[in-house]
Amino acid sequence: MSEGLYSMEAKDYDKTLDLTKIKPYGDTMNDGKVQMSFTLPVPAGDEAIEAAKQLMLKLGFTNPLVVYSKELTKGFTFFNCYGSCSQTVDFTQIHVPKVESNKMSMEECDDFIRKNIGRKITVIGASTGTDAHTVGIDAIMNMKGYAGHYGIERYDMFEALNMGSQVLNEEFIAKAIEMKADALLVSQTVTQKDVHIQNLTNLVELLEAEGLRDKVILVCGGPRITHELAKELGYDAGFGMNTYGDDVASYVAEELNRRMHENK
Ligand code: B12
Repeated sequence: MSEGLYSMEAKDYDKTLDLTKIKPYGDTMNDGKVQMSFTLPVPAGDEAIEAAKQLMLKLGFTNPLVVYSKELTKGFTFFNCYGSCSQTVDFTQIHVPKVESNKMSMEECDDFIRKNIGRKITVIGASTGTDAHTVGIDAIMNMKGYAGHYGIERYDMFEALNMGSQVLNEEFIAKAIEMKADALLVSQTVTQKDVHIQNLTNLVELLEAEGLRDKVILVCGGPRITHELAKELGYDAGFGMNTYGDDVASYVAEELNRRMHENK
């Protein structure tokens, strides 16, 4: 198959696609086919299957079909169902705020920093407050990297310190001052009772009180973080799932370069 075909989008070969009214694709365009799995707290049997179908209809699926059902334990039945979705979404009206930066490879990024900044960039990272999850911040910073993308510790032109998890905001700021950090990378995973919001907000308040907020590039990340939320909370950028070290390194390098030239 030619490369051209792979680069085609659905709208190039199926003229029945209307981007203002998209719905799930199963076998043919606009069939709306969805696979759903759930458990109902009832014993397996014909009545359970009928209940699953009625639920699918109430959820707005037409032609519901239960293709598999099995009692998980006494009084609980698991279902795999198919149905056609009757709802559509206007794809042309979707605007998701994102971090604007040109993603560079590690080598390109190091070269960019050598040429434009002329010194190493210092970053410190931590999973702050009570948050004990380290895998996210490690993925971004660790020398070995994550999913084939090296972490920031690997870059020649970054001085990087990963402080680990459950780092108090006060401790984090003290280290930022000691190391004269250019960028702070904060990871937040637990969102129960909005603890991530309180934690992230508290850091901004403390940085403001120290007169440091505008002197650092402040970045947060985690599975429930969006760029939009980060901006609302007073951060420069926010990154969610499937972020890699190169996304963050490229952003920090470009942003620092922009600020250095703006201040000249
Ligand atoms: C491993 C794990 C743990 C381990 C953590 C060990 C460790 N050393 O990290 C342990 C067992 C300690 C743990 C404890 C808890 N956990 Co836990 N844990 C998980 C689990 C299974 C995986 C998380 C993970 O490692 N993901 C992989 C990494 C790579 O993904 P990531 O964190 O999203 O990171 C990526 C991006 O988000 C982003 N990113 C992340 N950080 C940063 C930072 C920056 C600066 C940037 C740019 C990007 C970025 O880039 C990363 C790479 O792409 C998840 C469930 C799941 N499958 O996700 C639950 C989960 C996160 N845990 C959860 C909970 C509730 C807890 C506990 C409260 C449980 C309890 N009742 O005790 C405790 C909390 C402890 C605490 N004080 O924080 C919930 C959180 C629910 C919520 N929304 O609040 C989850 C979702 C499980 C669930 N479904 O309920 N947990």
